[in-house]
Amino acid sequence: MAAEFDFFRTSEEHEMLRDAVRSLAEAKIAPYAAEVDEAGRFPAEAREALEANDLHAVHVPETYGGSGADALSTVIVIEEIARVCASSSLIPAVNKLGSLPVQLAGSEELKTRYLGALARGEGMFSYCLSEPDAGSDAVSMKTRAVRDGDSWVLNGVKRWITNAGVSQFYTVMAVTDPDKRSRGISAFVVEKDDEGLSFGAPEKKLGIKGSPTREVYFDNVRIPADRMIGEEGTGFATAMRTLDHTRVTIAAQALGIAQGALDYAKGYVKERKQFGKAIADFQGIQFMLADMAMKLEAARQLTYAAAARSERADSDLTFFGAAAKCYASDAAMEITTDAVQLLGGYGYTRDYPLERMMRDAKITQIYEGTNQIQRVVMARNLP
Ligand code: COS
Repeated sequence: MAAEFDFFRTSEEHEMLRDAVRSLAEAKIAPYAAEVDEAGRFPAEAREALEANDLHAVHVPETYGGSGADALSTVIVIEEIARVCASSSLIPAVNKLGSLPVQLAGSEELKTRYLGALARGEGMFSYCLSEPDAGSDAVSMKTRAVRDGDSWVLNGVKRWITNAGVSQFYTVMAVTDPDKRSRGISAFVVEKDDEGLSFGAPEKKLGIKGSPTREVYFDNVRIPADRMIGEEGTGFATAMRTLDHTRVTIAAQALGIAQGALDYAKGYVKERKQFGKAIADFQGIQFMLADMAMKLEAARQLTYAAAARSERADSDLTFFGAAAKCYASDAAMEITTDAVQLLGGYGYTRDYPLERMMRDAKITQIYEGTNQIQRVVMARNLP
């Protein structure tokens, strides 16, 4: 029997989508990227442009009013936005992270209500899993949800919540039965206006400064019982299934940041003259660029392979999602660091975008599970 090959190429539609998002990102998002970083302000212009063009939450299925983009299209959208502004790429990425638990496990009523609102641009979605003492060890969370008649009452603190304060909707994992460990955790939708919900001061971060990261406080937040996502006790598994899919979007973000850095450095070395010629003519520089492009392409192929698994919800997605996130983020860190090096002293200044890209790349090795946790996940799910 002839061997079977799984050739993978992006389709013409995917490449048309890439061209469209690239044009939009260059026209409407790139002009603000440096200032958004410098001021540490939310990129409202990006949100407006993405919502106006239905690119803020492309993963939402058509049934719920979304554009029903496949996982690879979502990756391409995030990649192209991150190429010019990593902070802005967190709008579609975290909208997917926050709402995917509803999409994967929520009732029809919750899906219609919240995925619909997200698709219509009525509010962004954040994801609340981590706590001050429960980061990598997510099962050790303390936030409690206690049943009281037809309501659940939430108390606790979530930390490192991306887009907190800006988002209208929050998927929150909380302990409903402390004796059952991971099987005693449930997921809920909490709204910004629910009484008792408040936010901490924005964290002062190294990068992605345009995307607010804050603590979220739950002080007797009472929500109707039908806001539970799926059955009681399934919240941790839903949170992990979500991350299997969305780690692919962090890989996409890493690819975009790295591509932005490589594109900029490629242009610079042709212009910059030393020793009487463009530095692009020196073999030492050429070898650096070749390595950067090679690593980026390897990361892209792994990420797109993971996106295909995400789309089909294959059983090896857990491995592929972790591998893509880990590999692409490590590649982005190396590539952006080398891109700064190619610009020499200029790369180290804020007059050029590369130091921002290098700072932004760092978070991709940390969030949605550190790259050490990705290796734990891969080792437990070896293909
Ligand atoms: N899909 C579905 N269920 C999953 C799963 C997945 N990918 N991964 C784990 N689970 C389930 C397990 O099957 C287990 O269920 P049962 O007890 O019913 O068998 C349960 O979840 C607990 O899993 P496990 O025993 O593996 O938990 P551990 O505490 O050993 O470790 C890790 C889990 C470390 C992998 C997890 O806590 C993790 O991913 N941590 C990082 C969290 C993270 O990414 N934080 C970033 C926040 S988002 S910015």
